[in-house]
Amino acid sequence: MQKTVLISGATSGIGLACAELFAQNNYNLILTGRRNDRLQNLKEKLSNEFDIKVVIFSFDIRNKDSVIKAIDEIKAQDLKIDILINNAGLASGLNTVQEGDYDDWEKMIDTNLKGLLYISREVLPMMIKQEGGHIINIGSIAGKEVYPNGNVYCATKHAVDAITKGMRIDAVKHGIRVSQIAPGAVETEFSIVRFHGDKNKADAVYKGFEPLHPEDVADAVFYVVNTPKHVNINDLVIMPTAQASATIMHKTE
Ligand code: NDP
Ligand code: 8X3
Repeated sequence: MQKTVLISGATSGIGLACAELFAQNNYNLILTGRRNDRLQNLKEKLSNEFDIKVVIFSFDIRNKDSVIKAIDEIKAQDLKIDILINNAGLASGLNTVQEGDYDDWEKMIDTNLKGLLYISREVLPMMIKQEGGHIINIGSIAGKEVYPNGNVYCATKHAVDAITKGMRIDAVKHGIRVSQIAPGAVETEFSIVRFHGDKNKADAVYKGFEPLHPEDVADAVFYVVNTPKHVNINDLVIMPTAQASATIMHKTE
């Protein structure tokens, strides 16, 4: 039977690459993000190209009521969620704590941590009712290590690491698989967002080495989802070959 995957943050980067890969493999899609124009275009493109159903919901994942409303709508439409990819997230700013910006902190904590929790809180009961499912949390190397000026972003991704472990404990008796994928540097809109739209600063991050491409992470997600049902990949760290740790890159220029 055709499976359905809900991807948060499908308007760009890793989420978009996941949407494309799962569409190519005949999964129905539920796609979310704030930029409705992008969601509309993606829905049109993927549902024309593939024999799949694509449903979109445009909302800010930081808003608990909007998350609940979207999931209620999914239930009202009798849609089943087999796989949830908790991908929506961001870094905002790169500063010491003493120079930190409160708005940046709130954006990161509310999106990466609370947003992920809201959507999981709403989807898990559906999975429990259907006696199975798979949640993939997109963590980061920043959830394994802390790097200079990364403080709050690293804290949110360490929290994703912990929540993934906690969720797995809570879900195990329901036959629900819970996995984390923790990438190193992936060239997406991530750094443009981190540097508040400064494209030159963002481009410099990926200069002199080959970063991961969003499709590389989508491949890893697809692999994790498609292991046999009795197998769970708890945690998968995926790095560019030229990146040995959060801070050690082999750059040629
Ligand atoms: P992008 O900026 O390209 O994509 C981020 C996605 O998250 C967008 O679709 C965006 O949609 C969505 N999003 C952000 N904030 C919100 C919000 N408040 N409500 C709803 N959706 C939101 O970055 P990436 O693809 O790189 O990031 C995806 C995930 O991967 C993040 O969790 C990030 O932390 C993680 N990650 C990224 C790495 C990297 O180097 N790029 C490495 C390790 C992890 P919209 O703006 O339309 O709302
Ligand atoms: C994104 C990768 O190393 O900038 O999570 O934190 S990093």
